[in-house]
Amino acid sequence: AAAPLSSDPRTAYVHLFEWSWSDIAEECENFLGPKGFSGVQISPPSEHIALDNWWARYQPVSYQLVSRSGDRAAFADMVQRCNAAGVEIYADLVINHTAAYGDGGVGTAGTSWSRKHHPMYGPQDYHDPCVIQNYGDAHEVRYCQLLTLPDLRTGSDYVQQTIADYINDMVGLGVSGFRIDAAKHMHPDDIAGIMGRVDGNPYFFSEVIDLGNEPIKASHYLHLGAVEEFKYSRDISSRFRSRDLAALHNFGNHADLIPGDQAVVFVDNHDNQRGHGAGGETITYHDGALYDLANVFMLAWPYGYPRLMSSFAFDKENETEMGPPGSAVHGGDGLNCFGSDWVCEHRWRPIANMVGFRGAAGSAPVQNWWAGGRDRIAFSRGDRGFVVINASGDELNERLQTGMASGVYCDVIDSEPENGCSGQRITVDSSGYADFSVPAGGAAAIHVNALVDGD
Ligand code: ARE
Ligand code: CA
Repeated sequence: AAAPLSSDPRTAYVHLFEWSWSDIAEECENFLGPKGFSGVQISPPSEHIALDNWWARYQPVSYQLVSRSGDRAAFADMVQRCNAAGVEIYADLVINHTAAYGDGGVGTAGTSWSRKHHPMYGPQDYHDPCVIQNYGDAHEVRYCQLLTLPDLRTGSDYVQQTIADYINDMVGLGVSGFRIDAAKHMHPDDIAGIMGRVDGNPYFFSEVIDLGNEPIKASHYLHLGAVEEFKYSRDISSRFRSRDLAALHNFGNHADLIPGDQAVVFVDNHDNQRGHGAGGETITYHDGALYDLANVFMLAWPYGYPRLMSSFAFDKENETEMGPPGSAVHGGDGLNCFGSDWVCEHRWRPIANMVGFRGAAGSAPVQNWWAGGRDRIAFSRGDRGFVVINASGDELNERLQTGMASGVYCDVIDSEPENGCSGQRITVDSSGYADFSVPAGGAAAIHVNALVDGD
């Protein structure tokens, strides 16, 4: 079972969706470690069907660590280098099912496969065929096939041990945590049976899409560790889309949501950013500055363990199945972020620098809440940091109580505190007040680790 996060130094992690292992290793050393990120979620590392679509990764052919992202040696090198940079690796575990597409073929490590014939499994290791149609029927959701994917008999000792061996192989290489893909489709007792065979105490988080209207609830999985809170994604998107920020004053502190110390929270994920999984009005990088604001809020707000999305570019209408670009993120010409291929939302300055804010804020409570109409808010985290979010169409000019010690602080939304703070500086006076000018659709943030000049 996972350790509670409340006392951990974990700040935020990033899903480097479809990045290669060598790119991730470089990113840990060059950017994520120095910026205070605590982890990376990687795409499923096991052998998968040979198909260019991104979702090929979710159709395992064997548990060899040979995938589109790299081979076993590259995987081991990444884990070791990220750990050395203080960044944990969380692997996406696809264990509810094995490959289906085309009924057979050759996987990315050269393994020949057909339905219900995996190197470790035969027909006896799968549930009887039926395909999930009714999410209102918990038994069907767990014992029938998700999207026709052959459904493993996860209650059996043999299947549990085989999956645990795969997990233990990665734990042995230094992997710190695991996303349990399609956890809803496995009985919690089956997952507990697998975890009981796992070495050490990795951080587990389950994907259980619970928007409140099905019999299987996120809360049924909390004894196994953390759970991805999809209501958070839905609600943060709807609040920011409707510019209803004033209603966020109690965000997450709601009986409907799972406890913050067990919730993985996110604005968008790799599914709902492209219309897969649940969701409708999800805010994504396609929304530009609004996406920055939603992420700034998430990182400033003390609920859950935030996961940032880092995408490759795709056309919302025509390219939702398309796989990743062939180019490396760290290519011969330097960094291929922000261009047409790799979006690198986690490097957008407002988002990246708010990870440092979260680290500085620690467990300090929300104080000095201010709302100027529906679409402009500000709050402090004790005396550790202060953030202003302006979702209105007008510049904000306000004198606000920051709760912070007097001094000159760097506005980390506007510039890099490490590089001499070339942008806006905020002066907090001896009574904690400061003047803020924040552009329409912008934000400002100061924190104790971005002090330019103390008193
Ligand atoms: C692909 C094709 C299918 C084909 C299948 C088999 O798209 O047409 O039948 O292959 O060949 C991803 C993609 C899928 C893809 C799959 C396998 O999204 O399109 O199928 O990979 O390659 C449910 C699950 C939830 C799941 C979402 C997508 O509960 O677990 O569907 N999310 C995870 C991953 C996905 C991944 C898988 C699981 C499979 O994050 O990336 O699929 O490993 C309601 C319910 C939700 C339900 C949702 C959508 O909201 O509450 O539980 O989510 O509807 O049906
Ligand atoms: Ca199942």
